[in-house]
Amino acid sequence: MDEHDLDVLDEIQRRVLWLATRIVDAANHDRGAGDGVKVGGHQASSASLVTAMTALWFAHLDAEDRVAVKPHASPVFHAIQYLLGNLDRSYLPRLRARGGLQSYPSRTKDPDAVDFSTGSVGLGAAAPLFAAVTRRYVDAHFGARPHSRFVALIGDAELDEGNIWEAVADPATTGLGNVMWVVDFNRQSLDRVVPGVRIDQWRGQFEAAGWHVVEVKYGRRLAEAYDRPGGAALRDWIDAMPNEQYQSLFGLTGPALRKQFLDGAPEGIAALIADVSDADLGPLVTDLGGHDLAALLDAYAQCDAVTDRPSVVFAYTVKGWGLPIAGNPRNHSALLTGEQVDALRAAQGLTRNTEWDRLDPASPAGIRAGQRREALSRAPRERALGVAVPQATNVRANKPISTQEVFGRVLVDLARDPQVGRYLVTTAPDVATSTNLAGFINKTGVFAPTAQRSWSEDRMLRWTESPEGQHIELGISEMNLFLLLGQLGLAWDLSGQPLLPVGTVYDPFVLRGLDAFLYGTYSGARFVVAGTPSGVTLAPEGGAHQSTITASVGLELPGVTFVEPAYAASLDWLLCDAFGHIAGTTPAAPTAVPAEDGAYYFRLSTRPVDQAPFEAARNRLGDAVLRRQVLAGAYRLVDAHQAYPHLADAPTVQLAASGAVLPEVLAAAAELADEGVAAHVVDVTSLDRLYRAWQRTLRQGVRTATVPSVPGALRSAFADRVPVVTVHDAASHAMAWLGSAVAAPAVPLGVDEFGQSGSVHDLYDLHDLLPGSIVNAALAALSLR
Ligand SMILES: Cc1ncc(C[n+]2csc(CCOP(=O)(O)OP(=O)(O)O)c2C)c(N)n1
Ligand SMILES: [Mg+2]
Repeated sequence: MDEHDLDVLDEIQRRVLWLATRIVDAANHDRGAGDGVKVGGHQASSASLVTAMTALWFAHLDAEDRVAVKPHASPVFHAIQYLLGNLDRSYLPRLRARGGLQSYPSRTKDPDAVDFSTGSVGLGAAAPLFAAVTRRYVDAHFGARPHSRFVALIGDAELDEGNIWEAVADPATTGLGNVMWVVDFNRQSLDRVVPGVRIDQWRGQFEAAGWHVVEVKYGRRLAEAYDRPGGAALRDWIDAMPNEQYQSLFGLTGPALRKQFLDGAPEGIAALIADVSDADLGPLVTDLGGHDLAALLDAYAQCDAVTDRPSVVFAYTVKGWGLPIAGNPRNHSALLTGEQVDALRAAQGLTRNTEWDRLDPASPAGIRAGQRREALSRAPRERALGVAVPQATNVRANKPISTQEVFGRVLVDLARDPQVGRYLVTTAPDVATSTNLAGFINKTGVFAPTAQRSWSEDRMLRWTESPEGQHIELGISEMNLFLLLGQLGLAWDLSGQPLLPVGTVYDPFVLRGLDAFLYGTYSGARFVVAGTPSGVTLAPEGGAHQSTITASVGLELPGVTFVEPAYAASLDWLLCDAFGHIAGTTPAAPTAVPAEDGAYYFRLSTRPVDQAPFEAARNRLGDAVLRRQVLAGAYRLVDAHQAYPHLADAPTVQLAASGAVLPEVLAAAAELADEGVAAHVVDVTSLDRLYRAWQRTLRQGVRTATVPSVPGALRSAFADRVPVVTVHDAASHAMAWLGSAVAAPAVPLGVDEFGQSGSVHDLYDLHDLLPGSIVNAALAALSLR
């Protein structure tokens, strides 16, 4: 790139800086004051990345490359998209307004094409690494896609997030030469100047994990000063200076700056800068490489040249670069004053009338923008897989069987399906075998970029690692599990190949990866995750592994359909249906809630359960009706009036339960019959679908001021105004709303305390989940009428 091109890029970056700053300014000062809640936005954090991002979009990137942008640089991203002609001008004054530009880059909500959502620091940063893992898998299984580079622009304080290092350390992410992280090394976080000098530690951590590290530390001015006689000592002094001292230089000028710069300096440094004027000293000592276009482009090229491992660029930057708030330790949320914005506008040669203009298309900068728009345009991708998923694998269970085991069997069966099998990809954080993925792994093998020799023979588990394998094994990091699932679930877009991703995790540790779970689903990813085993039913395994609030988490997470079947056939139907939705080939049911277009969370158990009651319900209702009800969220496992005709006029209750506790509930229903109480048993297969159906009709009533109807799923499984007992191996709260839904008193039973080890019987006793307690709860519910 010659000097002329650099000048053009410099002109562009000045305009990017202006627009990004003004976008935040307009959000805070141009719109009505509203409700008194601050609007906010981050001018200093944005300015810090202006050079690195201008260099990327206006010189370095190709159409197939994908970039995650640090959350607080979203105004820079939108300014660039606007200058490229990819964003309508009307959005610019609408940062953080409803329907406008999102506060942080969002795949699902922003009007321009965001590759990776960011916001919860650390997650968006790691996402491109897992997108590259996904691409490596896609290339190996479906043929090489056009080359992509996966780039993350990361705040330096983001490196404090543990998930960053979990991602870097995992063997699954090694060797990815198409990954480049650019760390916006401005030495400031939200609250403070980051203490000390951390670069050596971070460099060591990246290098130990096999990464290629590049530092872009100095701009051209400083580099020239270092080349002069004695320059090495100057360099040593600046290198050794603590962050706090270096940052304090930004607010100073003249002799005060010189004094502060020399504070603690070895002898001789004063003489070295004696001939630098007061006016030149500031620009010299704060001349950092992260604002030197040529140095950055050179660093990016160095990363391209290293093709056998990921790269990280530490770009030394100034938080607030080019703005009056540059380097100020309190600048994280600082906003320029009106006068400061006016001065910046004037310095750009812009007026109030021209301030939002694009670059003049006839100017060298405008021409470059036009060329880059062309160079970066990309055809839209097809989201649907377009293969037909069977409605069931017809898994057979002649003896009691657990849902975890059924899950494994259904996957093995689907792996054999000539249409579906090749698109399945499983992953687990070191719990593949203990969550019943062994059968799938035996059938399909473990993924490795190159075939690995096996050093041991195990007839129960063939751990064959090769590029054909369809299981991606991770180290014990639930964050990595959900980050990878999120990216596998976006492979249709980021790698041009829809997949059917499946993850397994011990249910309690869903919480360990929860923010990444949310991240993936909010990004629009579609996948299946099984939390297994769950609840206290894993009994002897111990109190530390008991999950209680995960059912509520599954129910409440948008973009996630939570299911908790108890019986083999119901799980089979639900799983096949989930894959059908993910493949995009199963049309959404007419009653489906729009939100149901994301991930599927199966909460499973290792408790073997007798299948006979389900077969009885199947005989009573028929396959078609039962399947429809199972998918809708609930069906009547026992209809008291059919099972106990002599109780037709007896007091009636309904016992609603999910998952592993159903045997106790069935026993309670039988005991109640002996005591002259008719008890329907409702197996709630998806608390989530049921709740959403109920909510939808309620909201409709609220919005139209009409009497809400009762949704079909509730109507077919439950009887109106008949008292309810809910039974769940989870917090009792998750099901407690069912009483309101059927307009009757409810007694919710569940696990509301931390657990302990014991047999299933011991622990159900402890938490009032045994038939005797359920009977008493039913009598209590009747008495509350
Ligand atoms: C998980 C998470 N925790 C906290 C925050 C709040 N937060 C936003 S930015 C920030 C500091 C970021 O510093 P750095 O990454 O260095 O970015 P800079 O603004 O300096 O470019 C914090 C704590 C967040 N967004 N996400
Ligand atoms: Mg920072």
